[in-house]
Amino acid sequence: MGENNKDKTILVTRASMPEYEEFIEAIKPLWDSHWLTNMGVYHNRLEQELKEFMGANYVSLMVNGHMALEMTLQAFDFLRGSEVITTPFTFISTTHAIVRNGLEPVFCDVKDDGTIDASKIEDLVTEKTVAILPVHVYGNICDVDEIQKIADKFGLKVIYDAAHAFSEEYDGKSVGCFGDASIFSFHATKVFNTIEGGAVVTPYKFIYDKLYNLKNFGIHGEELVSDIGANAKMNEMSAIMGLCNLKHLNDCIDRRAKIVSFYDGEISKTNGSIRSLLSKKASRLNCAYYPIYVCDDYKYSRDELYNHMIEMGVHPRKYFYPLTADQACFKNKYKNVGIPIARDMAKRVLSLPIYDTMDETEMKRVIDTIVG
Ligand code: T4K
Repeated sequence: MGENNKDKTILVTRASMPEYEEFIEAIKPLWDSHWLTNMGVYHNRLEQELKEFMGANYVSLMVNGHMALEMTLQAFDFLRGSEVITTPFTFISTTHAIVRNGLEPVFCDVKDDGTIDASKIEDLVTEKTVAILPVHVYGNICDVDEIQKIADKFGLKVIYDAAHAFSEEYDGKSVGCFGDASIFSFHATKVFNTIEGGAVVTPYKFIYDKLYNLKNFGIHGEELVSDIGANAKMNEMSAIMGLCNLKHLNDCIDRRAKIVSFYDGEISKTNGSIRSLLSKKASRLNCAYYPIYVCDDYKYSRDELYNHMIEMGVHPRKYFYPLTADQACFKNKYKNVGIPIARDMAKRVLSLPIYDTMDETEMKRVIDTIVG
């Protein structure tokens, strides 16, 4: 009867949740107001709290991180067929958002921390380039200064996919405050979740206003539809989940940081045959992921290690394999530029389980499948 926790598979992550009573108490007012969505009180409160939390000019909540990215690209109103320089070493959402806006992804290679290689961007700029779309993959901060220099030189927009980097800081600023906009994911699997959700952070009021309009079908008052929008609004239940989770975020990150430091210590015992891919460039790392890179001199290949871990009841994930450029829907459709480092990384990465409620036994179970 019942599940034996000792034998239960350890999954790559586990959603952070407030206490049941805390959430139930917080959602009670909805039963009085019957106001469940369409930029309600809690939606507006969460936008305000996030704005303060990040020291950002504007924060627009969205139904999820993907729509945050799609809507942002739409809000900048790029000419269809324009090129966007981006990374293939990411979740499929990044590339989908570009293509679904009628834009062409131009894949740039990455560095050994998985972020876009800024030194290779300039060679990819053409007269059709309108934007650079880098990803702070695993919470590893991109070379924001170099990227901005290139953008300034060629008059390009910079839109960061910061889906993994919520709450991080770099150079004394929130990670959301670089470039022309940054998008965050508040999906259940993220360090901060609103069940499903996301946000756009931007320094521009006109982009905030445009997003407000676009995420609500382009409706402008009861009788005017000014833009071809979509439905990408965050509902009140999700906003309340966010308000509750935000209160506990620091504790959750502290607990995750202990796991990162345990993993770091144990992984170092492999004498470099496995290395952590966390760059720790952020001054406030959110410890959302623990990616490892499997070198040639390790006893297993990445796929062998993955299979071995599954057999041992631990389920890591191959974030991010295959590269988005190699997925069936995109393969051979866009400019074929050299992406050897990204290809190598995709073949060698594994994301180890990490979540705030992970206990010592679970941490050791994960490490025992790798070290020893
Ligand atoms: N840009 C980047 C760079 C992204 O990584 C993402 C999303 C986006 C944009 C788009 O943001 P969103 O539109 O999703 O807000 C997951 C997530 O669904 C996705 O949000 C995330 N990136 C991606 C990297 O991972 P899967 O298919 O791997 O998730 P799944 O369902 O296999 O869940 C992984 C583990 O999480 C489970 O084994 C257990 C745990 N889990 C999962 C769910 C759904 C929970 O504990 N509770 C849950 O409710 O995609």
